[in-house]
Amino acid sequence: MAGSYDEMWEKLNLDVEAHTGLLEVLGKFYGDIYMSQQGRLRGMEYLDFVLSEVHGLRIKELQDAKAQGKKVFGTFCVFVPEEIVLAAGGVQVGLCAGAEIGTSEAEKVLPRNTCALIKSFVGFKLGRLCPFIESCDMIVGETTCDGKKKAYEIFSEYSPVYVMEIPQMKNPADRELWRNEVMRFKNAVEDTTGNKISAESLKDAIHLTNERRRVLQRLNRLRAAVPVPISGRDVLLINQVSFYDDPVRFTAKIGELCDELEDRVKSGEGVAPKNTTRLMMSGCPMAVPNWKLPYIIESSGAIVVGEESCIGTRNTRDLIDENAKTFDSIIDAIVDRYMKIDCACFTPNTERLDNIVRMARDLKVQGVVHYGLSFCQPYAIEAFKVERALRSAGIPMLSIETDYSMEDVEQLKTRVEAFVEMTK
Ligand code: BJ8
Repeated sequence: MAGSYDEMWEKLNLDVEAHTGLLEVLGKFYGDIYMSQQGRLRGMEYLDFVLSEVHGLRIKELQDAKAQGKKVFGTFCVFVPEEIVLAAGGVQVGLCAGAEIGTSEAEKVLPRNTCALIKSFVGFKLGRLCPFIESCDMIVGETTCDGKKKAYEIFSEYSPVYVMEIPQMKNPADRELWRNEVMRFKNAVEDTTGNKISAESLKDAIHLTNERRRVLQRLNRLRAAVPVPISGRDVLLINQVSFYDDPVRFTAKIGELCDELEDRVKSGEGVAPKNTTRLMMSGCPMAVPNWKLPYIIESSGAIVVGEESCIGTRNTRDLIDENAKTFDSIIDAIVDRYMKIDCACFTPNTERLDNIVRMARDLKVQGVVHYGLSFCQPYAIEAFKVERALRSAGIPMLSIETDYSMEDVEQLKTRVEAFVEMTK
């Protein structure tokens, strides 16, 4: 970290000692998984810096924004329309939930057989470990899976929580429900910020988020190159950082990184030899600092070239139509874009199967690793259909279920190595 932030963390009522422990573990983990890589792009230095300052400089920026009267909104799901928050002059941050550290606290109020992501965000709150959560004026939950839905009830006893109702199907009545929810959210954001949202402010916000999506789409396209010019670990990190970095700065920096990548692709340079097994990951989101599986895959003779996940292409694949002019038609464009999200919480969810197969072909993968967090039913059950769709397309799939602990690393490595061998 660039400086000492103890005073700021104390003001945020963090448990400074436990938090210092968290940062130490994070630093060590990052060093082992990220800094050990060979042939990284120069552009990754920015990401290293952002991560090293994740609870420092970025939190200071949020505090400065708050001092100027801005409001901070925290989210756990890509369904929450950031455009509404930005249009009201607010700041939206993704709350990560990828660490095991607060689990024992979380298990005091949640059943043990709850997915690690949910336990992580509840544990962060109860353990007073996350300066992002403590900086939020509103935490936006959503009715996606049952675990999250019920956990927000508990979370709301400790933080100001607002819950958006997400439809479970995609019929006209569901779209109507979602449109009403977007409008209800708009009103709540206006009330919290004290700012009225206009057609113009929405248009600017849409352009901003679309630009970030475009640069990430460009990054993903470049990974179709053989040899692949960037590691899966690095791209996962970029996707993770996209949720909490300043959107304008982030887009500019990733644009520069893509220029560098393009040069690499032109000169036929890669991070792994041409014949390295190309794998794609699909499934549950991997929040910071959940880097376990990509690290295992990339130390088992394969390289990750795509992530079909919310911290991956599900969050960047669809743009919002920028041609709408009136306030109502702009809201419709936002509603339609978010209704395209193919989360396993929907039924039926056949678009996801098509998207996975298309992506696997575009990225020329030899196999897919389906990633499910233990106790996540939507993704575990859908994994069977994903495997069937991939099998019909001649692409093998390995289904992994795990959590944030390191106990199963060796066992997972053995399974991944056998899968990589099989895809040859
Ligand atoms: S749109 S994937 S971000 S809900 S892993 S908490 S589903 S039990 S995270 Fe998600 Fe929104 Fe869907 Fe994406 Fe529940 Fe499963 Fe846990 Fe999950």
